[in-house]
Amino acid sequence: MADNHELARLFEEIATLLELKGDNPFKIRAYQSAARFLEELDEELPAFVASGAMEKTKGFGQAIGQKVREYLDTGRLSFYEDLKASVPAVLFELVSIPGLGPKKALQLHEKLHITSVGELEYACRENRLIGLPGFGAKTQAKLLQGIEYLKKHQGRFLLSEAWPLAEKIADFLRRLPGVDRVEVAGSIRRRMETVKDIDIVLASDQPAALQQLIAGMPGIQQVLSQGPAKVSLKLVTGINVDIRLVRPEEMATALHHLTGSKDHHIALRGWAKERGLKINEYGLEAAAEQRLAVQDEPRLYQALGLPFIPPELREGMGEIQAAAAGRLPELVKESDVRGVLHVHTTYSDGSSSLAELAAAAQRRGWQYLGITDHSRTAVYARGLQLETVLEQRREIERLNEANPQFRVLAGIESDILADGSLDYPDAVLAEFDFVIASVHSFFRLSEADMTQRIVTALSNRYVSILGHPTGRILLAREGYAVNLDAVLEAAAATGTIVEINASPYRLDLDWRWCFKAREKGLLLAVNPDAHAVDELDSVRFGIATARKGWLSAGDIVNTRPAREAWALLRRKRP
Ligand code: DGT
Ligand code: CA
Ligand code: ZN
Repeated sequence: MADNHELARLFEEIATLLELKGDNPFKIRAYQSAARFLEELDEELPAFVASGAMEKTKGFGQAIGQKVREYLDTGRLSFYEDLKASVPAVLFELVSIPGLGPKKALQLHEKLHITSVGELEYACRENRLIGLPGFGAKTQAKLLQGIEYLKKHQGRFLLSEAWPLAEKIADFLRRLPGVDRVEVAGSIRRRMETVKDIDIVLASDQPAALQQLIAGMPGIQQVLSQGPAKVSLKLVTGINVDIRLVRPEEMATALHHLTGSKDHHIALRGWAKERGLKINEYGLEAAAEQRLAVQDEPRLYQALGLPFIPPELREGMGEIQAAAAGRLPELVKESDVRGVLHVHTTYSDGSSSLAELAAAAQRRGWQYLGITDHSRTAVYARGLQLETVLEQRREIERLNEANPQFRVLAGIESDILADGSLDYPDAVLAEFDFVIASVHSFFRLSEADMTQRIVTALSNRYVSILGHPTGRILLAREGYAVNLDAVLEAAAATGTIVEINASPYRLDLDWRWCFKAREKGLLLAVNPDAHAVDELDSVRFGIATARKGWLSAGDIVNTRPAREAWALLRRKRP
């Protein structure tokens, strides 16, 4: 339902733009609510409008309803385009700095005449925000951090945003006349956690004839360039798409080339050269300049004397040597998952009920679901007081009695307090089927203190899983300072399972560390951290991360049957 998400994002941008203009707060909120509604809408946008359901929906009256129609008809939104043109571009740039809202951005523009992020950085270094009303030394330091972060991640998008969009575009292209094959390539195919753009390879006998049709795709803001070999587009969501046009017989090598990564290619070129072969964008050649036909990727690797290397592993992390030695892992698959272990219900900060989540998990073919609402210290997330824990326990028991085919596990996500102790005494923790321990507060401890804090928590024998080990939020904030190597060592020593939090905003443990976790022989858990039924599907991003980190089903606790998983979650207990 990429349309829904695209439009939701446009509405959100409209809200930000209106805020930047100091427009009416009610109007701003109307766009924000419409965006939220669209994000959660289970129906495709065209059906929602055609069925008349939109008219009956609160918040989709005259003004917003008409914009939904315009977007559906034309793939654009003139109100948004005009609005965007009327707001100084710098303001929009400024609010992309983590921690800087529209009000403060406007102030900086008007009072300090800031016209670029670079200027703001300079102003911060000159301490010019300290005396500015509403700002101060703390805000200034925070903005500098935000700018650092922005510079590092500028122009990147979450995999969860780009991947579905790329698939949707590929589907559109596949239906064009004369198209033989279409595949998504680049960092999306390698399942990087964030990506710069969408790369697509299209094979056709008459590629030149397709340019016009491609440019007519809905959702395009601008055609950046078009030629017989390549069409580049900018989508209304701000992401660029490169579509490479090739002949069917060039598909395999083009797809391989455009999948990358650069590091993998460099290593592979070296490998080929040692074997008297030459590999480049256009194909594979024997030394005597004769082109070898390559039908598909597996045969490309075969020609180089290698087994197929899955795209996720093509990062130059030693995959070629491992492949040559027959040591590539058999990667875990989404279908290996037999249950999931980290979900929040309406008992704490979730928006779906326990029963709804259990039913949805069973519908996905899973055999168990571990409920882990927040513990009591997490007041911001409506953490559970002890009496509520008991109430929830009774509901879980009722569900389990009523449905012996499916098992609900009674867990908790316990805050790790600043000193490394947990949020409930051991006697209470012992009553749970399993415990996830996570850091949700005091993010600014020194690296040594944070490491000690987490290591202490792991030494608790009731802690089954360490939740989101670094606390990072992709494209928004770095994780806290921590010696992750020491933490993973402690997890290995204590038998604590480490989470791969599958929320596409987190993907924490990072895949690069999954690779190290595997070397340490750790057991991991791919957890959706779902706060609503739909978010159970985040597991797919967690599995992508696990694959990218070279993990097999055997490395993941929730690929095991319920009984076995339950025992592993409790293996630290006496
Ligand atoms: P991204 O877009 O930053 O998320 O990451 P990629 O890997 O998708 O990078 P992109 O879009 O610049 O290029 C797509 C693929 O094309 C890349 O993975 C490998 C290939 N490629 C691009 N530029 C070069 C290059 O300079 N040398 C080589 N060997 N390959 C390249
Ligand atoms: Ca790319
Ligand atoms: Zn958490």
